[in-house]
Amino acid sequence: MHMSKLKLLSFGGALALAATVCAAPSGLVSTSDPGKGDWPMWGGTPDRNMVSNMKGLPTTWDVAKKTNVKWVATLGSQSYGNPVVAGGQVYIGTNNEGLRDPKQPGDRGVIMAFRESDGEFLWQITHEKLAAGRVNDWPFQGIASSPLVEGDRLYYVSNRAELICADTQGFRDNENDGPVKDEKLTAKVDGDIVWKFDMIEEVGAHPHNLANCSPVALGDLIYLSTSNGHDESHVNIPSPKAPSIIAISKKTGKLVWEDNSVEDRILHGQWSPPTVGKIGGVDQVVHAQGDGWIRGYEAVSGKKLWEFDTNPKDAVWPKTRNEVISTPVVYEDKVYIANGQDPEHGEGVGHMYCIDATKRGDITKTGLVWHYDKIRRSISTPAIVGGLVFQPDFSGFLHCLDAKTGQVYWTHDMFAAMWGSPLVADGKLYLGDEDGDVVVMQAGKEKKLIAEINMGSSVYSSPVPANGVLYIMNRNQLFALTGTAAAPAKASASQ
Ligand SMILES: [Ca+2]
Ligand SMILES: [Ca+2]
Repeated sequence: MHMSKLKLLSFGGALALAATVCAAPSGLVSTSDPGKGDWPMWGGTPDRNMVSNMKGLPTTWDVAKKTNVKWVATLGSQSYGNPVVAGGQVYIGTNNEGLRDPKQPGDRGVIMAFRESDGEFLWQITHEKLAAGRVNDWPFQGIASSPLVEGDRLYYVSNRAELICADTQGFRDNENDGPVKDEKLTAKVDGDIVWKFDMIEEVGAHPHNLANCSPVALGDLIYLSTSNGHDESHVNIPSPKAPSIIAISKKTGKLVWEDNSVEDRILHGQWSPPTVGKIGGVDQVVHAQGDGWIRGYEAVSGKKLWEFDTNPKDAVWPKTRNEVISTPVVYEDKVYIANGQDPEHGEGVGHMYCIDATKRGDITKTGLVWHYDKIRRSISTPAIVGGLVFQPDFSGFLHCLDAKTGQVYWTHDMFAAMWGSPLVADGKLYLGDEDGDVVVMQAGKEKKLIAEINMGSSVYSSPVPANGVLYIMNRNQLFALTGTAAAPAKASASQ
């Protein structure tokens, strides 16, 4: 299968993972996810560092023989929204080729909810495609946003560039939550929208190919990339005044702040989702934007604190100058980011940086901790743990670097493009590739391959741990994998 047919869009969501440590005693390990429970957003936690202390995840399974497979859910034909798990349910973005409801036919973006315990399908919300077509809403890409779940609400970005706030119980609670109460479909298998914020109407966004953002929140505010970008000419920017990043109030569903530092310098599109972390004692939102710069904002006020150019000054778009599709990761007052390009652009030179985000202003020089240039273009998000950075690239190499110095400890050739990102859990790294292979590696300074397992079709997503179960998605199926040998597979979700 060729990427040119796919036009990529998986970005933000598709990529991210984390790392772990192994070699270090557990007391020294800095871990984002305590490993005890849910995985309620892209990256697991607002710092987007896909590292977990979860024990007992499987290191071997067989999807054909159903070994260590707890359940399998059937999705659409392409699925770029990574799974999230919260409150006993699993949510995923996909397309409508699975056609669970004949009353909602044709190409649509779809969010599905499944029961965590057995994979039973609970409800879905489908979104018709935008009339503008591929320029704003590429065919058959579905929803590429990973929802953010808090309590009984989930937030995601539809293929129509709307931030949707929905009820986790859908209409199964026999209640239509509002203000949005005009849903046409209100059966138990239908989702219940609470409110929506249309980024095209409200802030003039012109999403290039697909709005894909995976929301992140701090307090009352939800942070979003607008995906504003070029039109089909790849020269013209129809909405140069539209913001790159916006903050929306959960309580009111209204815009609180916005920033458009990029103006008319967008190289292509904007698909990297924002990250939240406390850096130097300040709550920051960090966002990689369409001009190839990454910027930090004071989270509550939206005041811009710093900006950093991820390209050498002599780089030339699109040959050597890159955009940023990966998600930034915040780790110990630093920001880690790799740049790259739309998979449709193929392979090329890449750059990875560690940035001191306690600095202010243009920190391209003053905030540079290290620059690693032995990487190819990447759309994957690093996992950082125990002083090690695990960063895949789109040419198929996984790089293990020293988090403080950028020194390379080892690389591993996956022999296939990587769209997704690594998860590190309990000292082991999980990472999938376009050939559908998932590797399990020791997450340490010494390279050690523990297992390589094929998932039957391309893995564009990132492995997710929740409540002792490992979730891995291929193009059209979600697998819940357990470490308890011989757990009988259930097929309930595939009906
Ligand atoms: Ca409801
Ligand atoms: Ca409603």
